[in-house]
Amino acid sequence: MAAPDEAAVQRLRPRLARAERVCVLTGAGMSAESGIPTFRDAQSGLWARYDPMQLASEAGFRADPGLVWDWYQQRREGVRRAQPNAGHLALAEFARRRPDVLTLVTQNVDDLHQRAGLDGVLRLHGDILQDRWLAPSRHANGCHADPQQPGRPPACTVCGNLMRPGVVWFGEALPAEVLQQAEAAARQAQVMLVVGTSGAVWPAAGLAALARRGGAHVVIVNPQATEIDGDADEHLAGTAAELLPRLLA
Ligand code: BV8
Repeated sequence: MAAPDEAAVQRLRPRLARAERVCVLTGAGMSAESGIPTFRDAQSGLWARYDPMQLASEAGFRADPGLVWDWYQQRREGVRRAQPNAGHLALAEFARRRPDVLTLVTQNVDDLHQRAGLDGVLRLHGDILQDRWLAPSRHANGCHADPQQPGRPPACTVCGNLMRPGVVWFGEALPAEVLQQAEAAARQAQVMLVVGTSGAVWPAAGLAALARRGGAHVVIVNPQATEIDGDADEHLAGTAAELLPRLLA
């Protein structure tokens, strides 16, 4: 007998093929097969070694700018070394074949969906490869960074303002326009795939329930149980790189 997932895959394929509006929410598990550690994977997860609230928050950054800056520098190097995996490529190919059907919403701060060729990605938590000033610049011609020094973020030579990663930290609001677009896509979806997320971080985790209430068929793609399994119609126990090519081909 085909593996339970194979039967589910065969049942889902026609539903995806005839859907006019598909919303996909991705999390760190989407990039795991590209070699980027997930946040909550006990063995290799980044949080296993650090206190997330200490590092991915403004208070944590102000308390120890060097530690947080180095953590992001280390992660950026990992992102630059990583390549999109078969799951990223399957999503991009699906969007190429069926323009205007897919809305891709990601919690990830890497650029692998974009490097796989997907445009219009809704990035709920920002971009780890971008920087911005911690505080608004207070002098006329803007802040100017001093030359990069290891172990500390660039600082403005005039006012001491610090450079920070262009991501959304815990306790910070998500970009309102992006979140509204993501919520609208979830509400209007006929099928929603929730790929590689533990469903632990809000408000992103609420998108699955929003889609379900809007009438979408919600499918979780994840080798493990998640905190939002109760918001889904079914759970395919498998990884992004193995299941997405089979679901979307
Ligand atoms: C906010 C950027 C308010 C930084 C990140 C209710 C409503 C609103 C807020 C809250 C709420 N309850 C609690 C909150 C506060 C908080 C929150 O959610 N806390 C949690 C911890 C309880 N939320 C916030 O603070 C948000 N802000 O709401 O602000 C506000 C409003 C107005 C004005 C001011 C303030 C901001 C949250 C954003 C935080 N930033 N990232 C950085 O990256 O450094 S979150 C971070 O976690 C990443 O973005 C990551 O993507 C995200 C979620 O984790 P996952 O993606 O799910 O990753 P995880 O490791 O957990 O799971 C991986 C999964 O993959 C696992 O299930 C695993 O089984 C699976 N997997 C592994 N391998 C594979 C796989 N799946 C498929 N294939 C594989 N190969």
